[in-house]
Amino acid sequence: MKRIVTIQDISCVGKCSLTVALPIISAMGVETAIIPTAVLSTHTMFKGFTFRDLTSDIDPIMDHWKKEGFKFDAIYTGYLGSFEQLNLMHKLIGTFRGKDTKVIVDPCMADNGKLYPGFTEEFARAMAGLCADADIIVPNLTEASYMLGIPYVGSGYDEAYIVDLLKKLAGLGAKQVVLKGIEFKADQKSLAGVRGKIGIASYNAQTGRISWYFHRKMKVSFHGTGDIFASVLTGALVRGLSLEKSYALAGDFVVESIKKTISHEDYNTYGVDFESAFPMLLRRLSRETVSSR
Ligand code: PXL
Repeated sequence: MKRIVTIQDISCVGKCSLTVALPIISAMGVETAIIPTAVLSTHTMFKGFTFRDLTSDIDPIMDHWKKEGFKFDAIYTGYLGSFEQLNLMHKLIGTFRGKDTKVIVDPCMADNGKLYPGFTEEFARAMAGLCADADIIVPNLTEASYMLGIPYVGSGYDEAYIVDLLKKLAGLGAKQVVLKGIEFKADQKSLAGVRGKIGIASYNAQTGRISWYFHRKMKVSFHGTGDIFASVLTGALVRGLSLEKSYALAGDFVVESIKKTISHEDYNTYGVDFESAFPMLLRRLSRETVSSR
């Protein structure tokens, strides 16, 4: 059985970070080891959340795992709360990366042009440093702009702008870049038919290949969908899907989860009903793992 480790917080209520990564990656048939970086009563979009930092547990956990000789098929880092945790992630990747380990860094810290509470521009630049250790990074447009130290452009950009952004992000050192949340307002010659959709662009720094995947844009957005996206992408990659198939599945699963959520009249606004979308995920995964054999 394949095994990954994911390092992010536990928000006890909120359906993000570890409370989505664990169920999703496990359901995809991959053993999911975790290092919780902090325990919060809820994610940070609720008022009055509690916060217990677990940074001091990370080194002892790594020491024990080193003695046990654990290796991982993937290392996936998500929401990290301090410079010290970023440094510990460099160490963890250096220690547990095997020849075939995929390192996925989700520089989870911002959206819609704004940093999440508690994050700074200096932290964003340090997160850019962690991207150098990654095989694959999965920023949204806001995180990309903060990591590159350039102004956030929320709309009105064209294909050339995105291609330039992909190349600049690859310059941070990751082998592949998966950029999320792309919406073209005007029709693009080479990307006809994407108006009104939202999508993903990827760039392979080794081959120079650029790929796109657009899917339906839902009218409402929810917290935790970025974490769901990165979790499905990690699970699918480890199960042997190509990067392109992995992020298409991840994007489609997020859409399906939002559809399930808004089908309930009294839905929660803090996170999506990804649980009801599992049948679609597992059907597609089983079809695509058979076809990629
Ligand atoms: O979904 C990202 C995330 C993860 N962890 C915590 C958060 C957020 C987003 O707000 O607050 C604690």
